[in-house]
Amino acid sequence: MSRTFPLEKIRNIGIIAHIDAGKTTATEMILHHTKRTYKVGSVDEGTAVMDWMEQERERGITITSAATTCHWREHCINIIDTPGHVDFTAEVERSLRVLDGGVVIFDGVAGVEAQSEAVWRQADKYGVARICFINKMDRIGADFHHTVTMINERLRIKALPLQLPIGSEKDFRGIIDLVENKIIAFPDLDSASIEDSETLLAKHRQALIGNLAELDEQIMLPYLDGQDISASQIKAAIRRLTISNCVVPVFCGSALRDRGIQLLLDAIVDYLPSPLDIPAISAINPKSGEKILRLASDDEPFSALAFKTVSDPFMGRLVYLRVYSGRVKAGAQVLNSTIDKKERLGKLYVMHANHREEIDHTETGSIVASLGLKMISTGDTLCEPTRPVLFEPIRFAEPVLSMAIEPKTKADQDKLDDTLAKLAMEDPSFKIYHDKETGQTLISGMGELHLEVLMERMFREYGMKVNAGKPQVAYKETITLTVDSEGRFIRQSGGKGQYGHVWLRIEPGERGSGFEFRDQIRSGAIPKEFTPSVKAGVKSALQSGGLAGYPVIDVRVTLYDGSFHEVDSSGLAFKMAAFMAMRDGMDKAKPIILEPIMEVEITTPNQFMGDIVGDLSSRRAHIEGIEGRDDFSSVRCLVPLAETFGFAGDLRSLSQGRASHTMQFHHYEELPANLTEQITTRMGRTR
Ligand SMILES: Nc1nc2c(ncn2[C@@H]2O[C@H](COP(=O)(O)OP(=O)(O)OP(=O)(O)O)[C@@H](O)[C@H]2O)c(=O)[nH]1
Ligand SMILES: [Mg+2]
Repeated sequence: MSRTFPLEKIRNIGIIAHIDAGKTTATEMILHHTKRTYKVGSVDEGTAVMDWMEQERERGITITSAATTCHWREHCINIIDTPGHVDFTAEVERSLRVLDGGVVIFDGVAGVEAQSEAVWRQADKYGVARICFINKMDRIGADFHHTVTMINERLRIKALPLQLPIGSEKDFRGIIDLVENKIIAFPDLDSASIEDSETLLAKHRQALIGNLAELDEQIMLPYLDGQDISASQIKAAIRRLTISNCVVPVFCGSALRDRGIQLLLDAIVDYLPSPLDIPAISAINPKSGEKILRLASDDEPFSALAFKTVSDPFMGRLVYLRVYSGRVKAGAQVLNSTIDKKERLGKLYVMHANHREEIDHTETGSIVASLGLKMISTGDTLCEPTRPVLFEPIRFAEPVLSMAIEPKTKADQDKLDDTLAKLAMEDPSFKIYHDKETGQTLISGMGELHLEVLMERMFREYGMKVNAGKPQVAYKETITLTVDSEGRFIRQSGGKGQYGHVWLRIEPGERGSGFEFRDQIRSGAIPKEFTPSVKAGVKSALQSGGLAGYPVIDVRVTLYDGSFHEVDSSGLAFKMAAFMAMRDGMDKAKPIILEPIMEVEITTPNQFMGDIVGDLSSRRAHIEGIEGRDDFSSVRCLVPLAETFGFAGDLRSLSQGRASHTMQFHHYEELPANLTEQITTRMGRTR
């Protein structure tokens, strides 16, 4: 079967940036130029196609990542428009995990903002190649060169401007294209400016070629020979350097005013990788643990990663897949190798935000959605049942903020549990805990907006009204020592007995590693069929730590010994034994409480800086750096989340409302001893 688009003509890209940089506006303009939409959708009027959710249109922000597909210069571009608000970072994480390239958008006035840096680091983690688009060149204060400097300094990458703006703000009247060696004039560009631009073009093009000659051998030789270097040679060199993450090409324009978007589409095709340009994806054989590579080819066995699931109260679950190798038909039987269960792929669709276009099969390199898979969760691998592979799961940040909720009417408790379970299935950064002592339901997420949006969804989509308490810090517990711990659950007096016996090694994991479980039973001390029960017992013990009942994270547990009884052993007995071994072991492993530390960036007119820094020091803040620019300065610091409540209001009054700030989760850190004591006294041993 021949492909609709050869693999080298596919681009899987994400649009990533700080909130409000113009990602959705740029995507809407792309959809317009690729004739996917007839009328340009607008974020400001609540008509953006990509921001389809009711709450996105009302709030004017993107909440959930939306996928679409469009065509440009005979290429097929799959685009995911991601949210910029820090509370929805899981949406960026899952998108970057499956994408090959990224378009990073900057507000030309604000330059590189905090969340742009955060998404940049996320893209670094997955090695995603990027191009930059400096947007909003029409806004007052837009400064192309300053933003380029910030890209170099803050993102620590060699920024390669391939365009220069002609004028800025209301005089933004054209673009100098250094590669194609031409000037793109918007209406009103006068002849004097054209002449000046030509001089600039000649100078900067020469500098660009000189720059490339230093970085790329295929340019260096002809350059040293004094030969002319063609636009296609330049493009090929930039493509190589971009894909290997040595440089990042920089473009400019204004998405709102439709300036520079077609050139951006050209750049996506010219410089971002196709699935053939990225390294073969590595996996393991789930049975033997041996490493396997899956090449991007239709001739390889089918493999795909589920990166997003969406529950619809009427339709069921829609699962988004990135196909890494092979091809598959709708309705085919596939293996979910993460849970070792076979399932049928239901219908297959190409997605356009919330609209679906049914297809009968899908092939390597595609991003598609499937309806009908029931057991799958985000991060699971699907593959050809006879050729199993397992991909690395997607790791998501732990939620930092908690809130107690209860249904408005007591009779609705079951419905609440059901609704929460559905929402948590979709959103890996949303967790639910039931406090057995108080009978309370606690929800936790990445921030106040995240929880607010979810509560609104409970009401709008599932008709569920809830009362909510005040947001609180979601503390975590972890251990600091390695211990070996024995758990025995043995009842053998009369009737059918119970026999579960395990030895577990419990070790502190790296910060951010979550929970890792290893089975190292070699000699058949415990039959393999009981391993999942042991793991379930371990997980259940991790739900509440011994110090103050908070969830336990960053722990590695190895099952290495134990014993069983031919008749009396059962899954339940092993689950209990593991649970007991964990409880006991964690108490001995010197547990500590961890608190979320936020990275806060404040921009303020210089005269308020002293007072703001004073306020920060009363909040246990650690100042990382202060940068000045004309009348404004910005401070970057790390502040415990517990100390940030009320900060927005204080900042307003300290700066007469003129300072602004952004805040995002940075890491978990041990809570100081005096505060740990306060919490453990208050909470007691709640478990
Ligand atoms: N002046 C100007 N405004 C723009 C431009 N592009 C976008 N905007 C405006 O900036 C605001 C934010 O635009 P969005 O496209 O929603 O930004 P976003 O990056 O998708 O934001 P999130 O998805 O919430 O992170 C809207 O009011 C847009 O109209 C531009 O080129 N110039
Ligand atoms: Mg958006």
